[in-house]
Amino acid sequence: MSTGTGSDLLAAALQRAPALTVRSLRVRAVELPADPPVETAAGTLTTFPLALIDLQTEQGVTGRTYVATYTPEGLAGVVAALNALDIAGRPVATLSDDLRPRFFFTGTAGLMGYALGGLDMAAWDALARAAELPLATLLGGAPEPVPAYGSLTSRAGADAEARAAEGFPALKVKSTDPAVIARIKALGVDLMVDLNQQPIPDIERLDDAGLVWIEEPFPAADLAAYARFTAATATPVQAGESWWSPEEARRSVEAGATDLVMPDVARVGGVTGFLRVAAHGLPTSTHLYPEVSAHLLAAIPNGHYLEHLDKAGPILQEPVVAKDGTVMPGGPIEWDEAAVTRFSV
Ligand code: SMN
Ligand code: MG
Repeated sequence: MSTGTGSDLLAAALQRAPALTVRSLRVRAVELPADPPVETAAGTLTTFPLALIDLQTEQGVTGRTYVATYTPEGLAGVVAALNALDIAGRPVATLSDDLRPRFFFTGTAGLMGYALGGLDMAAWDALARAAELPLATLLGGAPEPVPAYGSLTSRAGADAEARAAEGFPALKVKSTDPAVIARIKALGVDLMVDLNQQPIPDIERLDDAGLVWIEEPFPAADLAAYARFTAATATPVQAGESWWSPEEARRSVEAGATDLVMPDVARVGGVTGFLRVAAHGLPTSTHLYPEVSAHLLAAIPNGHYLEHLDKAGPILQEPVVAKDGTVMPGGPIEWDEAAVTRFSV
């Protein structure tokens, strides 16, 4: 890390960013059906509770994003935390960094992390709109298509054929079943396997399965297990969606606990946090949030793969579309207000 911000890209983008100040925040809660349910190695998600954030600025521009909170309880907490923040008059560009010290005694892992990460994503959306630039361009890149993989929702791989037929050259399954792995690979696609922090006893055998990566093979905090496994296997180890901060990412990278990184943009501190993690230089992928992820991967020099798993499509005017295994960074988020009303909780 060569700058005070932890990322040259971030420092340069902050230089370019227009001066905006916060007027007010509008936060809404929706719960979308997960259709089909998302089967992970750590349980099945049947709905997507999302906090919708509209960050209104004194300059008239509104920044938008959503934050996925996994549970209705998480949604209630994130909405309440955002509504309790007194942020009128604050500069938009450094909003999340300026607020973080306020939470020194509680830390910002957990629901406050999602609240601040979401605020940061909305802030960067406002900055890009005010600059009249795609976010990828404001961050120093260009809106080119980025490589994407299809994230399967069925642990048995029942959706593998359909997703391969969409043109994805790589798929990800949250199963370590050898029969499932063999069946999907027989479709002629590359394959990632995600253990969602649920270790299996014979984990070494995955190294012979010809996988693109082995994701979250141990509980996220067990850096020693990650470091041992990363040193012992030829297959790249992937981690990052469980990190709550660039600081946690730094500890993993410095411990040699992973070969690849895939921070969750909302969880790791928004666009600001994501750029700080990417600055470590490891191949950097994204977790969920395809709308903003496409811009992030188009901006960083070490972008790897976008995860294509569409959660928010039903409430967006222009859901992300993947084409030939790529996603083109699109326009900023606009809500389909009728759908927002239909799914509001
Ligand atoms: C995942 C976890 C929770 C919801 C969706 C997806 C997963 C992934 O770990 O990487 O796709
Ligand atoms: Mg995962």
